[in-house]
Amino acid sequence: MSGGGGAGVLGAGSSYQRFVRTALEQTRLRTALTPHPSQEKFRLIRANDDAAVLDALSFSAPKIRLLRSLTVEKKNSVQVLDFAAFSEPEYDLPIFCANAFTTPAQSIVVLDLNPLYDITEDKDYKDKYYRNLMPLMQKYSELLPWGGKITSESLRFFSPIVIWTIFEPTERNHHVLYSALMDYYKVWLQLTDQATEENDTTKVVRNREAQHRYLTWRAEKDPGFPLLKKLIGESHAKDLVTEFLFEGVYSLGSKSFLDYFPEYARDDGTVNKKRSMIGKSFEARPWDATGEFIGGKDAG
Ligand code: BLA
Repeated sequence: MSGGGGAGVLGAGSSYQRFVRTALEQTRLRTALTPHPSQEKFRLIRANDDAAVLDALSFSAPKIRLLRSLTVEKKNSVQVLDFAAFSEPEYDLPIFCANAFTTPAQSIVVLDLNPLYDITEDKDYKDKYYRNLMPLMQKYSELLPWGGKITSESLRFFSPIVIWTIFEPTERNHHVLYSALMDYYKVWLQLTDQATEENDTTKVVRNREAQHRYLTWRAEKDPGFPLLKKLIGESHAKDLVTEFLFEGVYSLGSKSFLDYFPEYARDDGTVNKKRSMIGKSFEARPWDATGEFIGGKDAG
């Protein structure tokens, strides 16, 4: 492969579709997917630009509150994957998060099992889900190296196994990415299989609020929003974000963005539109091979 260029991007796009197809097949081998109510409204969503094709799918299943996927494909231009899975609040399962934004110049990727709880503070949660998964991260840490400085606030939603990377969209790199996507997703499915229902109401309430906080963050600060706005217009983009991608933001809790993230409050009480209040930091991977946080508070 000659590296970069249009061919790589075409290959990349079809590999995101292929990932979605295969991930859904893998899910169906283990559980019964039911179409999610949000699917009806967004299934046939069209871009203003005929060259861009959006594909939105959403399901639920036992233990799984929402499994949804959005791909955007514009030939020789952009390819987007946004695939996520959220458990019912009776489970404290991590959130499966696969995001990729590909242009002919580069691919920006976040792939993770986002923790429901802060893993630097909650050691039990970290041990429960991530201790055994560190080798998985190491398998990919050289091929998909840390992408450099990142919006500092994002770090609290990431786990020690996160793959945050920016690479040239070559066939080879996308082959590695595909393999990582499948590995991580299969791990999430396996954790879901093994998960036992929480009966303690206090803990269920806590899980629900943790998921709501995550949804609130992403619905407000998603880096993909400007592009979605360009593709389908501001009001459709807002609906897509709140009723499809981060569905639950209106129903799982009643706290507002500023209740969770008061540092974004402006003097007039509105939300600061800046993505980050702290700025970017973490030039290098801020966890060591055992998953210990080594980034420091103001590493940057
Ligand atoms: C860039 N997307 C980024 C960056 C991150 C993410 C970390 C780098 C810039 C930064 O540091 O903020 C992704 N950030 C995440 C994710 C979480 C997070 C997944 O906090 C989860 C907690 N990206 C998409 C989709 C689109 C997209 C669906 O996932 C478009 C529809 C676009 N992402 C996109 C673009 C950039 C980007 C255009 C580069 C421009 C920018 O940095 O704003």
